[in-house]
Amino acid sequence: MSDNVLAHFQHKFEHISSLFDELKELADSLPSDRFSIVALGIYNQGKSTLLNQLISDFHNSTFKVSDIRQTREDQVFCHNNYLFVDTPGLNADAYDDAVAVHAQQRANMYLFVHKITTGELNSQEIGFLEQFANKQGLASFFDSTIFVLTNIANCSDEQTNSVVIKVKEQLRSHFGAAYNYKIIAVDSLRYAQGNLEHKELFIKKSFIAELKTLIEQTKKQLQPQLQSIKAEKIAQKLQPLKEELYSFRDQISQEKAKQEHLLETVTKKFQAKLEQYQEQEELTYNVDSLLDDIAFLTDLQNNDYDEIEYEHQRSHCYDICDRIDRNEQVLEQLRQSMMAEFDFDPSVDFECPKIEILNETIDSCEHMLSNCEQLLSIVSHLEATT
Ligand SMILES: Nc1nc2c(ncn2[C@@H]2O[C@H](COP(=O)(O)OP(=O)(O)O)[C@@H](O)[C@H]2O)c(=O)[nH]1
Ligand SMILES: [Mg+2]
Repeated sequence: MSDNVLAHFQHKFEHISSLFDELKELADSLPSDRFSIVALGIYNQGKSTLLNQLISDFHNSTFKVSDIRQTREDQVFCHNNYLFVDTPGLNADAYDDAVAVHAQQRANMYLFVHKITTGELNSQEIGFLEQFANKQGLASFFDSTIFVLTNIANCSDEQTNSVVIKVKEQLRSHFGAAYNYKIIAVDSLRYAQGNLEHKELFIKKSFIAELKTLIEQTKKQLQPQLQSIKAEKIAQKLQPLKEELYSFRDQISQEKAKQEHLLETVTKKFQAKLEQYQEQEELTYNVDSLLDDIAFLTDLQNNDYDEIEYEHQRSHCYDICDRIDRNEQVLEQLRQSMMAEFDFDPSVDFECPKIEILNETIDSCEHMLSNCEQLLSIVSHLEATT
């Protein structure tokens, strides 16, 4: 496999690993995910003031409070693992509606805020509720919505009770009696004042503590539903990842098989060439040992042998020298061809680089395959548990 192909596979594997990390992060966040609470309602109903009380900001400096319309965009604040979202008033303009709808998409719970001093819900509020509730599904919407009637400090208890009852009737007549509408009447300013001036009775009569309890209860009831929403999110990510992993595993196993086959062929060829070289080397060495004969010839010359015998020995020696030359040439040719084909010099090297590279590539493939198997087993585990 060329470096390019290997790099391609490694790149691909990194991509899959990062998908996997995303998935793990999502899975790990399951139990601790932030719970978002979105305040909905017409502007000037007390949404921002109420959210400030829920985060114990009695000076109302976090969520902007005003008699004129202030909020143009969602304002988000995190407190005790809750994500509080303030939305612009529903009736301001189409832009605001769009923002409010956007907030709905990331809401776990809604506080529909209505000022009790204006009496029951008006037709605009009912219209918005219809739009929201139908979009999410009535049951799910009303399970996750608390109707908060604010400003009770400016009403008598009788008035308050009567509006609470009226609002419940309104909801029943518009959306049916099947849902358990959660309605609570509170006063945010009374709660703030009670806290700032340490007046227990104000705090008590603000009913913010009751609202907090109701929020906790509602959250608990929503928990199984939230888990299943998250499980769905995970499942959506799992499927494509699994497909990628399987396809990658197939590709890389094919590549590995290809490389193994190549290794076998190259090794065979290399071994054959190396044997040939070694045989030739031995031959050259053997002929080399005949050089002793030349020493013998020198002796002949010195010892004054007869001329015929001397000539005979001399030509024999030339033959030997020729053979040595020829053998050395053949040996060198073999060496050159091994260098060219395998980048291997048999006179100095021990390992064949080409075979080494193939072995390394096969190791890399194996490594990626085993990582891939591990990811797949975690993915299957996640799939089984969500
Ligand atoms: N007395 C009283 N006034 C409130 C209460 N909630 C809000 N307000 C006042 O109503 C006005 C609008 O409140 P705000 O929170 O800005 O409403 P939003 O437009 O719905 O966010 C401000 O003047 C607040 O002080 C409440 O519970 N009691
Ligand atoms: Mg506001």
